[in-house]
Amino acid sequence: MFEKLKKTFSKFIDSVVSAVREETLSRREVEKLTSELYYDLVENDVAIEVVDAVVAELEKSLLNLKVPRFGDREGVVKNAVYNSLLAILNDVPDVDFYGEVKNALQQTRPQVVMFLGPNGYGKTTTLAKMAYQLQEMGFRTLAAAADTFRAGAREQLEEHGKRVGFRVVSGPYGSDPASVAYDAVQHAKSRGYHMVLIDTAGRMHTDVNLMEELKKIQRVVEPHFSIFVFDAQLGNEALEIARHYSKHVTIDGMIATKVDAYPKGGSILTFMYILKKPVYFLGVGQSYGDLVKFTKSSYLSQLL
Ligand SMILES: Nc1nc2c(ncn2[C@@H]2O[C@H](COP(=O)(O)OP(=O)(O)OP(=O)(O)O)[C@@H](O)[C@H]2O)c(=O)[nH]1
Ligand SMILES: [Mg+2]
Repeated sequence: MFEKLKKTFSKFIDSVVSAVREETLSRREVEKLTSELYYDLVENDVAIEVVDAVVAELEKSLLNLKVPRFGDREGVVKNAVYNSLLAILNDVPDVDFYGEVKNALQQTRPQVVMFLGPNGYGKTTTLAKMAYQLQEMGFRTLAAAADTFRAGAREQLEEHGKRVGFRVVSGPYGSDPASVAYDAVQHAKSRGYHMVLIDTAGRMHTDVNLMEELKKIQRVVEPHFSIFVFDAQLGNEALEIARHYSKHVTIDGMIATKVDAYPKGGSILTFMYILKKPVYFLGVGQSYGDLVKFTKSSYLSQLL
């Protein structure tokens, strides 16, 4: 995963190591090194304002860096880069999603999770993966087919339900998605379900009705977690859409999908830095098990 961004950083670290002939680097040397990095980052979906932040942090760190003449020179530089990246993500928390759910279930049952995002980004698939994992953990899970708009959306969710073994509460096409979500939560309460996962419609984000619809669901069922699902491959295009969503609806955290087919790797850094929301999981394939826990340190370790 993330081979391209990994290559970018590896090239950068190599050039820093070979540039440090004395103990430290001059400002001019540092700027030369980071200007090469700049374009490589942009090419790998790191948005300009994020690149600016990364470069500023790296320059600060490299100017103060003391690289020993002998020993693990590369390790010293790598460590400095790692800490710089971690520093720019300082105000983005790591959230142990299932851990939080487990804790919250001791107070409130069911826990309600809403999936939102444009069409085709992977909401329904991700919901099914999460349902699979929750049921494996022993949590009875109910899904709400609150995409009452797109033909086939309900059947698609029901098909996942059959395969994974979760029930789906649905309403007729064209009916109010908020009332489907509400019914699902009521049903879960009366039947002792642990979890309700709400699937929603994804149309063009500029669709005013869609934003109203999502807002209404959030008002009516007050989800404990509203998760923005984004296709990592779409880079800055997805970012603009996410910004639009975040102006209109609540986003508690994010899941990046299709990471298995995404060697660039930079959009995840971009999303975290700009939206300041945790990434809970990465979608790394088409099977139900292909939803892996995300932490900043595991991501950065993969890049460096
Ligand atoms: N390779 C890969 N494909 C994925 C992943 N997640 C989702 N997909 C695929 O992406 C396509 C769209 O996924 P859906 O779950 O239907 O997307 P959606 O957001 O629900 O789309 P709408 O219901 O139209 O709004 C499907 O073909 C999925 O199999 C992933 O992590 N990796
Ligand atoms: Mg869907």
